[in-house]
Amino acid sequence: MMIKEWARIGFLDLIRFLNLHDLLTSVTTMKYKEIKMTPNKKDFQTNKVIELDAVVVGAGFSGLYMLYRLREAGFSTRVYEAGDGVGGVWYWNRYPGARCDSESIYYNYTFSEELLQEWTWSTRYPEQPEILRYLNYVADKFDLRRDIQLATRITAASFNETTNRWEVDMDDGTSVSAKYFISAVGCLSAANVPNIAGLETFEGEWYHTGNWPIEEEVSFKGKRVGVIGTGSSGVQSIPVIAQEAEQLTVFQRTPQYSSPARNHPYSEEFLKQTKENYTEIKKQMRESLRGIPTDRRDRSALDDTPEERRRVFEAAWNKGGFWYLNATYNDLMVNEAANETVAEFVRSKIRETVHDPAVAKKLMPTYYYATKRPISDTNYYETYNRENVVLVDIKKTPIQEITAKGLKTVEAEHELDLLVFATGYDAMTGSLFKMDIHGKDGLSLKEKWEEGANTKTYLGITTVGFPNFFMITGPESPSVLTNMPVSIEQHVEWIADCIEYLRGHGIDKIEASEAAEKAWSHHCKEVADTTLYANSESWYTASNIESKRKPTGFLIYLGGVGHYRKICDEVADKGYEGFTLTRREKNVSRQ
Ligand code: NA7
Repeated sequence: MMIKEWARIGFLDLIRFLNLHDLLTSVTTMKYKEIKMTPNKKDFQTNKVIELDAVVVGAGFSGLYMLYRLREAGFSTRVYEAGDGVGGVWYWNRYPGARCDSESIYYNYTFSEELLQEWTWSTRYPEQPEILRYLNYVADKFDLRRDIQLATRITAASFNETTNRWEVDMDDGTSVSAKYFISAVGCLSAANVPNIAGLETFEGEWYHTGNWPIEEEVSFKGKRVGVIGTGSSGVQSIPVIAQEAEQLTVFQRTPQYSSPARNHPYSEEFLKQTKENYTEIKKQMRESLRGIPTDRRDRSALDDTPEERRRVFEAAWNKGGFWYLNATYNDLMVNEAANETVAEFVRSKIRETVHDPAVAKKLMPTYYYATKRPISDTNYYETYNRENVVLVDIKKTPIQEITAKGLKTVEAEHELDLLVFATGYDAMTGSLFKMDIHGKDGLSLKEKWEEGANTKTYLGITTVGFPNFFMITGPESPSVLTNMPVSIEQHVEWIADCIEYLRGHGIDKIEASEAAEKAWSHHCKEVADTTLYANSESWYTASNIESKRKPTGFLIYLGGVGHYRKICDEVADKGYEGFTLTRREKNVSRQ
């Protein structure tokens, strides 16, 4: 099935086919409940259990906007954030070279015209400090901090079936009770430090890119540095570390497809034009496939001659950033032969760039292009032409152990003063599983999803057995295969509207029905199965985490931002079709 056909899969038809529609009855509008005031700090210093309308986990892009929307609607809401500051993934990811791979003019909130006009990005691909400044600016502008409790990790949450409320426990020993429990934990926040024997004996320093020191500056000067991992974090940090370190050894398990970001400062003229056109840009982002207004050419890569194809790929390569390369043809991710054309194009660039043919060969990926997240880099392949950089293929010569002096592969011991783990994340579900979440009948989320690769959700926002629990960019939503802020805004707005609807209709409990969840998970899988992503070895399939490799699954909805938005809106327009809504007073189920 070609990508275009995905849009024709009528998910709601499927629900209707399952007779769900008929099961739903209308609800009577009841009086709004009294809006509680936001609790003040004092309440949190006593042992009294605070009653809130909503608890939000995490103060990154998702949590900040969720707080804003719920507070605007008059719901008492509190955000709990483990970090000492707001920013989420951008608070923790301070490794050298950390930057976003979406262009900054698209990597921002669009809900506030005033904010769009006020904030000015300096470069095309924003660096971590600038994104963090932006999120702090947002927190101040909308006066969000007074409802955010920093340095507090939510350890557990359980649904009380008598009160229809969530009881939420924090690592400081306090608890709160909330009608709604909303996860804004992000998809990539549980750092994966591989279990390599001997790490505790290492006498040098070591860091994970996703948990980079905040107070101290890490210096590479005069040091022998090792980097394990060549995903985005490795590829971004390697060129920067190489410039400072005495010697850099890169331990590569799988080579990556990376294209130059061609980052540059924005001109005043460009920014002026962008700000003038944000209404149209915003519309395009919201209706697009991946949340950025790049038009994917509606043409097969196989319909062009090799010369024409090369011209098309070159133009995208020169534009900078993998999004443009991905948008060159409509069948790169669904047709093996088409995919091979772009894969071979990137390999040809590696061949041209890297002087030593043996090193170039090691750097050439052979899996399907973009089935692991492709990367936008600054001088990545060029870095391997430096004399102080060595590339070790640890698939050929696996790591045996970490020693006091460095890292030992089956072939040699590499002496190191500093080791960087750029080994990624327990993605999509890892951050949720850091909390002990229990729904109805004591069911734990971990048990339900069999540790992670086998997620079952309705719309990627809710999951059966966990009433009044919402996930922003949860598994089986478009999330990481889109420009995140666009997907985040869509989820936040949908959840906020839903909660307002529940209040307006006197509904106490919302829970997806088994049939709707089954249909959605099935739909996600059937879409993924039409693509080359489905059987890839990547964190999209959770295969980077040993314990999640089985049962296999695909954790992202590939139907596209615009199409997904329509599905979610239709569900809402039909009175939350596929959900069981239970009224407050009589506790009458709509099913
Ligand atoms: P990624 O993309 O998951 O990359 C992790 C890298 O670490 C990747 O090259 C892995 O190789 C490698 N890795 C993971 N575990 C090991 C072990 N045990 N031994 C050796 N090498 C290992 O994480 P990033 O932080 O770079 O990027 C995450 C996302 O953040 C990125 O996609 C953007 O969306 C932003 P593998 O490929 O698994 O063989």
